Amino acid sequence: MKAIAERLKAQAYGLGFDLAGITTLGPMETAGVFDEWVARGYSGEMSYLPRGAEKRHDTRRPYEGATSALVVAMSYGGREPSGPVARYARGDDYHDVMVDRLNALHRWLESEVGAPIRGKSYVDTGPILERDLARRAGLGWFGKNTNLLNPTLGSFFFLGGLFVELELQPDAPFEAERCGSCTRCIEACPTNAIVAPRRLDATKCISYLTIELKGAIPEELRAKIGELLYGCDICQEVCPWNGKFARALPEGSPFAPRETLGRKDARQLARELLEMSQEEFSGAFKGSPMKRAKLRGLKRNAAVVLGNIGLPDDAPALVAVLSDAEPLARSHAAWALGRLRAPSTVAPLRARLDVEEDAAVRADVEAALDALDAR
Ligand code: B12
Ligand code: SF4
Ligand code: SF4
Repeated sequence: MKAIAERLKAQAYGLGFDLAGITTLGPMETAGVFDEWVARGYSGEMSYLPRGAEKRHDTRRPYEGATSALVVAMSYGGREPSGPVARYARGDDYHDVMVDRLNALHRWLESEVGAPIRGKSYVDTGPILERDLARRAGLGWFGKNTNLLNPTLGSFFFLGGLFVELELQPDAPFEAERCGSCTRCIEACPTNAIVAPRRLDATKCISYLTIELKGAIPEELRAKIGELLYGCDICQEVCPWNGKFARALPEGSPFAPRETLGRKDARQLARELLEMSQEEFSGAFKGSPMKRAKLRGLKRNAAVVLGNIGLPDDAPALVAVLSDAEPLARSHAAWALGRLRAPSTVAPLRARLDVEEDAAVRADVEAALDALDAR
């Protein structure tokens, strides 16, 4: 079905997708890379990844009966200044935005064919190696930072797929590898998380540490997070392909920064997060990808950022968090106070030690008092 494949892609562009390609479904070439990655422990606490390994090996498994997929990419900008929140997470949740549009394409396809077509839309919502699926549909190559790169769009884009039980004329896979001798992303990564070209140790990646990790951030990595509150764009910002081809967000884009984030700097946003109640958080971050880290995760990140900025003026805000209901927030606030070394915080830290029952928090409070020479 060649003609319909071309019209389906044209329809995708019309709906605001920036790239569209078609692939057949079947065994994935990089399934072995995925297995080895998991075996090395690089997936950390993201237990949903190894759980879905079987299905990731073959794209016919996630949706029984499907034979083809339309794979789309949607730009989330890249020309805007860097900031405390990664660009992908500043606006509306991409899962919702893209699944709605892919579902609309599904309905369009059914009306064109004049019959119901079984199928399903996926945007990071199924056990699918999306970057490999997109490479197979001709959308780009695996950059050394592991992101899929396209020669006309760079890498600041999301991926999604519409799986259908319909034979569609596939596009040629993207076979070229255009990083050449460049290693900028590997050198720029603050935590050395790109352990080899195209190999990411997620447990060291700031994106994982600030979004996916539910517990404490390993102490040796906290300082390296700098002023990043949520996600990380560094290995994409330094990429020459993005320097040349990243786009500005179009007017009215659902990925434009929301009110809550505005042009706030890291310190301002961190202070606001530390003071936020659960109700305020639910209201301000409704429909935002940032909800994934939950308020407790964001308070943890905010404390790390204020500790890294290191201004004694932030001590009162961090002291207030010492009595937060969440041990995670309390322990990271104590760590941050240890970095600030403000003498005025000795008394509140000691007072916390008198009542604190959580062993991890006690250890961080004690370490902070040590840093202040106050034990
Ligand atoms: C888990 C996950 C993460 C983890 C791990 C990332 C990682 N690199 O593995 C963490 C939390 C760290 C993360 C971070 C980010 N993520 Co993420 N993430 C995913 C998720 C859910 C699964 C990825 C996965 O399977 N990883 C396992 C490894 C082994 O696979 P991989 O990195 O994709 O690598 C493939 C290729 O590079 C290739 N490959 C790797 N090594 C080698 C070696 C050889 C020799 C060969 C031939 C091939 C090869 O094969 C691999 C398997 O197909 C996907 C959605 C999905 N379902 O695919 C989104 C996804 C990859 N993430 C996305 C985004 C936007 C991000 C961030 C940019 C967000 C941010 N700003 O903070 C960062 C980028 C960090 C980075 N450098 O990758 C987009 C990427 C779009 C793109 N242009 O590539 C995706 C596709 C979500 C989406 N639907 O748009 N993510
Ligand atoms: S997202 Fe940041 S921490 Fe993760 S690999 Fe890229 S530069 Fe390193
Ligand atoms: S920075 Fe260089 S090596 Fe890294 S993805 Fe971009 S082109 Fe490839």
